[in-house]
Amino acid sequence: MFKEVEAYPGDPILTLNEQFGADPRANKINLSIGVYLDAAGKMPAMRAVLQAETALAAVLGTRPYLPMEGNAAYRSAVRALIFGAEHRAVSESRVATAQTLGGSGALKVGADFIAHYFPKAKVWVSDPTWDNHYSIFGGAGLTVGKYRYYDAATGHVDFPGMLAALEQLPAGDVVLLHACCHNPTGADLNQAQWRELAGLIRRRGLLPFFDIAYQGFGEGPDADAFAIRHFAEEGIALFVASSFSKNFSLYGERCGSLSVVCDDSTQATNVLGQLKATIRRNYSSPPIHGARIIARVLDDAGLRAEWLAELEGMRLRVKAMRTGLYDALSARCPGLDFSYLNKQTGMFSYTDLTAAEADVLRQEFGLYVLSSGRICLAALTEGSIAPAADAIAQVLKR
Ligand code: PLP
Ligand code: TYF
Repeated sequence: MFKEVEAYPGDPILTLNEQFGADPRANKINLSIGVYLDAAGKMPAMRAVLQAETALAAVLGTRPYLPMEGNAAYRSAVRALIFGAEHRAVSESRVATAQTLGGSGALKVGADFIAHYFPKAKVWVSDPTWDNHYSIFGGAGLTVGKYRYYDAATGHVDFPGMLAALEQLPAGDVVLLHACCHNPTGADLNQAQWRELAGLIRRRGLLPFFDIAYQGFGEGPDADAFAIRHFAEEGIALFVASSFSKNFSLYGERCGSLSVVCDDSTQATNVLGQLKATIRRNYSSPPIHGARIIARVLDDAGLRAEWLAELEGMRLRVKAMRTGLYDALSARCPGLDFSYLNKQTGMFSYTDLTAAEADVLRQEFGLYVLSSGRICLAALTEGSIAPAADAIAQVLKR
């Protein structure tokens, strides 16, 4: 029956992560998968999350189905976190928001919606991007192309190249944008560049689809949402897929949201209805637990303040790991320029390491980095900076 089914080669990131788990070496270091670890190298359980969970456990009763669009308190808290509670689009009831299964689920629901209503639209992603963007949008039946983005020579965005590429696109095409903390490069637009891009998108009639999976890890939760808020302020219709996996350290709870900013509240009602229909034919309704925790934290002033403080601590810890690795590599390799590490933001940096060098780092030194050269700085610790820098320096000097 299934002899035509070919073997799944596996996801490159998740396969590497599994290989790391099976690696018996005690001194192994995993900078491959995008997760935040604390100073002890452990995935944190955030204090505000534990407190909310304890409070909820005391009152936990039955476990009904959520509506297709998810938990109402969660949906409005998430919307306010992304757009700001005072945003015009929110107060004018123009934002349709659904709870989703993580950021991935938000991308998938959005992709299905686009494939249904705009089947001729092509989706354009940055070169490079998170590989799963190709799988999710392509898997929904859409054609995915890439636009010029990262300039390896500068370790930063080739902004003129990006504008020139987007200028060529026909009206109605979808442009996937990382709102902050670009995965995999760590190279983000600045606010002046976002403003300029908004002008182009509006003039060309393109449809922006923001992916915000690291809100709080760039410059802080409000600054990281600047582009989304600005585009919406400019009257541009747009999609936002958000994730709480990293900023609440709730990876396995699969908490995310999809928001669609519409021209008016009638459109928003209809769009929400069609998002519900999309969800119904995929998985009917999302799970209860994580959304309940997040809504509780965001709606309680004390818990919210505690969460924001802890998130800020996480953001600063990653920045310290960047500087630490920069210092360690610069000391070991005088003459080589690692300043890109300090210029890039978020959990990742794009090193110049080649796929062959990544193999050597893994095989000889037990240091796991992606074959693209992406490293996850959020997984470094005070203790792993020196051995990681030693390994990288030795490979670079060969
Ligand atoms: N988008 C980007 C750019 C990501 O890096 C990730 C996760 O790594 C996601 C979306 C998916 O997030 P989630 O784990 O919540 O599905
Ligand atoms: O490291 C990355 O870029 C991601 C991490 O269900 C990831 O691919 C892993 C599992 C998952 C979603 C994202």
